[in-house]
Amino acid sequence: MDKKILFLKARTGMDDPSPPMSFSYLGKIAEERGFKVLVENLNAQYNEKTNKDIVELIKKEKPSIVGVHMFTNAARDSYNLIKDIRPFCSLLIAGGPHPTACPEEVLERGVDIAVIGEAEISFKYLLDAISLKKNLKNVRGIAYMEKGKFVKTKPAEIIYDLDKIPIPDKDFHRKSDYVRIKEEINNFGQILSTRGCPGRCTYCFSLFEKCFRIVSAKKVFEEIKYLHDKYGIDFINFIDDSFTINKKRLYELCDLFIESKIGIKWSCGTRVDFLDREMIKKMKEAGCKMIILGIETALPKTLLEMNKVLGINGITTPELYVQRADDILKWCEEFDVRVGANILCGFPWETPEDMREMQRYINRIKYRITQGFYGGILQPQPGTSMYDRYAKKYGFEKWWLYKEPLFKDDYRPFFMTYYHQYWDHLYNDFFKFNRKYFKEIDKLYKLMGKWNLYIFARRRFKNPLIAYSIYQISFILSNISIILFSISLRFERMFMEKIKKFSYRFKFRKGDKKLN
Ligand code: B12
Ligand code: SF4
Repeated sequence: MDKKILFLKARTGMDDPSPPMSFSYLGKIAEERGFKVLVENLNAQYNEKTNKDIVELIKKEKPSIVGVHMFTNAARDSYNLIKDIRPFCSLLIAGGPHPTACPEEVLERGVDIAVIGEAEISFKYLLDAISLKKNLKNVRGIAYMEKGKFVKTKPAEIIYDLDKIPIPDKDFHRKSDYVRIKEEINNFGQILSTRGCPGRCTYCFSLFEKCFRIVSAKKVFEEIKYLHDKYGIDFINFIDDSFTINKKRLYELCDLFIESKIGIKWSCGTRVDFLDREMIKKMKEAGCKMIILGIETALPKTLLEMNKVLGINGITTPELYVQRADDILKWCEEFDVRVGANILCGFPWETPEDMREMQRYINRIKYRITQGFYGGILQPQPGTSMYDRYAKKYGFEKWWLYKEPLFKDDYRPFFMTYYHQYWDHLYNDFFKFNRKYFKEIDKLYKLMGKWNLYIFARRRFKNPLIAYSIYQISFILSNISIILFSISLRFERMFMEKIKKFSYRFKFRKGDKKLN
């Protein structure tokens, strides 16, 4: 049989705007080992293929290995895909956060080998072992069944020198799955420039371990140049957990941006305690357009229980944490760097009054939020301390296997597109909250959504009067959408789908051209 690997991601109803980095990294490794690499991300925003199409593809291409990427959220959909393709696959492997957290479950569902954790090294050895028909027991970082028994090998090697990993190859991904209008090519501009996080947040799943590592500034810049020269990318999105942790590397990278005069703009996300005024100033000079700040909450108890207050850079109390977040917003305003804030709620100790407190907080900081609020209600991921502490107590063990998705097809009501993006999270009732609590979260997210509508209109339309009118109209339409949706999704769709499609015209700035 030919050496051929097909990488797959199941459709989840929650689209990927950008190609999965894992296939770019692993595809390159497979290619170096003589494999032909095929990628089908059914979850890509413009990929309309179905599981049936994948079965046909497998029958036609006859890959020697099929590799599935899985988030926990995608577990059910991935298992459905696996069920459909299993009879036609000679070897099925799976990797990503879910097989890392639950390898045994993945094997029970028809996968031959689960790859656990950071995979570049283990994948290389795994491919060699498969090609040479060697015993798998010496390959670190995997799990498989042997004579009906679950076997888990030693943990994968941590890659300390990230510069040794080849630059991820984006050519494995079909452009038309992610790019319809010219500007969307920047969806190919994601870079992972660090791995691991020194944080210990109790809700966070850490696949790259707590061991924080960096790609050198020089190597990161090589990757930027490659994306720029090859795809014409002029906006880089650093998807690191906390981009600014290593100040020295940050400054080196900023200097490279400044010296190169390449004119590329970029964005990143980071923690509150790894950012100061001087850094923001430097980042701005280097072309940083936007920072997404992991504020998460302003509630002292939640901050402490989350483990956000680690005493880093003098932030020793929740009050100092909130103060630092305020300062950062002020500095971003000073240097004209757009800023977005992540807000997370849904912790078992929180009360309706806490959510009212959060509403006051959002009302206070919103004037400095220029990119948008992002959020969600906690969904305890396996392998996190929130899951370990509470799953049994509240009876939500293995929720990903039985929780029905709220939306069975890809259509989301208009109000969820811009205004109330996390509306479906109101059904994340893991901790048996009373409805009053959710009512207050609903209000909180509407407050955030209203502000998001406002800044969206302000950014798209220069004329303040037009911007204000568009904001008001979209707010009214969102509320109409909510009313129609309360009758039925079909009803909402009948009236709002056209408006929703029309609104996409304004998603990008004027002058963007259609590619096809
Ligand atoms: C970018 C990102 C996204 C993007 C994804 C875009 C895309 N095209 O993939 C978007 C914004 C869409 C997204 C959404 C969500 N995300 Co997200 N996301 C990330 C982030 C920040 C980076 C992912 C990444 O590219 N990493 C770099 C690559 C190289 O790592 P990787 O994918 O894990 O792959 C490595 C290994 O896992 C392995 N591997 C992966 N796949 C495969 C397949 C095979 C066959 C093999 C052998 C190996 C293998 O090899 C790779 C190299 O070592 C991570 C945090 C992080 N640090 O990873 C969170 C993270 C993956 N997201 C997370 C979550 C919870 C979500 C959401 C559920 C959030 C929400 N509530 O809405 C949604 C779920 C979406 C869905 N459809 O189900 C969690 C996942 C936890 C879990 N157990 O699943 C993470 C880990 C964040 C966290 N710390 O908690 N996310
Ligand atoms: S700072 Fe972010 S990446 Fe680091 S542990 Fe906390 S949530 Fe996870």
